[in-house]
Amino acid sequence: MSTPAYALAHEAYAAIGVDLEKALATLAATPISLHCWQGDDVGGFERAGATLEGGGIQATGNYPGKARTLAELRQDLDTALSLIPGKHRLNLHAIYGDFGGKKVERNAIGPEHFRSWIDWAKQRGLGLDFNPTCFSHPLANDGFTLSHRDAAVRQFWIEHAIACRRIGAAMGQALGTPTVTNVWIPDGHKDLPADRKGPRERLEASLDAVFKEPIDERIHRDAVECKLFGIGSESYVVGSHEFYLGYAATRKKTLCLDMGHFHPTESVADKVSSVLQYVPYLLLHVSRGVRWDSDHVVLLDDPTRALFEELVRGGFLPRTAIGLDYFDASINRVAAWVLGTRNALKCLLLALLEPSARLRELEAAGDHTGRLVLLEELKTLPFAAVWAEHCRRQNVPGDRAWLPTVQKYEREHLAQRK
Ligand code: RNT
Ligand code: ZN
Repeated sequence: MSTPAYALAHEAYAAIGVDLEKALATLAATPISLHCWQGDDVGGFERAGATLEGGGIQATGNYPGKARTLAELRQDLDTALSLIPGKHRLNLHAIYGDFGGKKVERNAIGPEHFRSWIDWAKQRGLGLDFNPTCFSHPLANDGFTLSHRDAAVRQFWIEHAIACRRIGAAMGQALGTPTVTNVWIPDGHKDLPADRKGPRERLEASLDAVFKEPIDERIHRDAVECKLFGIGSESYVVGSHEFYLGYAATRKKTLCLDMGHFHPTESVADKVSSVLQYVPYLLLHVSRGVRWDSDHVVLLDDPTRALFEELVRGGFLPRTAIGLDYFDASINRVAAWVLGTRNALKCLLLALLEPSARLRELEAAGDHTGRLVLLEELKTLPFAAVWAEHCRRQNVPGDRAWLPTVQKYEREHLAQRK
């Protein structure tokens, strides 16, 4: 039974021409890909106790209770997923394979190392996404991988990325929903390079080698992720925005836009309708950079709202894969997953609750005053009642009710991990 608050919200939104039921149906049908790496600060399971090393990104904080094993990570994910409304996806990195305690070189990994993840996802009705791990490795420690000047090092990473595409395809095939395999590399220079061109030429050739084998788009998509700068690559990143935009447009690949990878005043939302004019498909890494690409937990904030508004206004949801990318090690990691995912969903719901036809009419009529007033007044409509109804229908706790579950889980499980 819907609540009286929802009935009132229904009236309020109907009065401005918004169909709540339609919005909730779209919300329920839109998956968010949860990033496995929030659970253990991008450590992975190649070696016990491994931590994120080198390579353009950094996790900060030492909150107790990070997942140390596959079983712990899965248990944490199950807890998080039980507090997030809807059916979602899991985004895995290559270092999270089920290696059974054995050392498997990155260019020798195969679908067999992800069989238990595929079974896990199938049991839960989740899709999987995937990523080569081109960092935390001796052959990545000098800051170059697919664009390395040494052909043997490049070849190693090409083989790793090819292995990852095959794993991604096996996941998509087994689960009946296409896996997006996203290539991000840390390559770049801390200080001013003398040659910006050579590494980019080598990266282009390496990517072409990686993507040589055609894979059916119904089971798998290739994405490439650009970046402005990274930790230790402040002066030059080989895979810049212009580089990958050109690459994705000419090779018909999925472009990944990470909200932390641009100048702080750039709007990622504004890029959506531009890049989708030229690339077939978009992958989003919904994140929050604070002063640098700091990967803070996603908020219900203006940049995230604007991003989802663009997806809805442009009718781009069918051409966009939505993933999260942050790794905060300074707070409860399960809460970080739940809060960030719920916030992304709230931003999507807010966008779905816009009276888009009315706004466009005002704009077409040149009534920019009316457009601004309506946009502002939308902010105080009873959105909370609609969100609460969504949580109720999806059988998960509403706001203020999920955190106690995480706190109990922390006491009973996370706090025992010493
Ligand atoms: C790094 C990229 C990349 C990573 C993950 C772990 O700057 O954002 O997406 O965060 O692959
Ligand atoms: Zn990212």
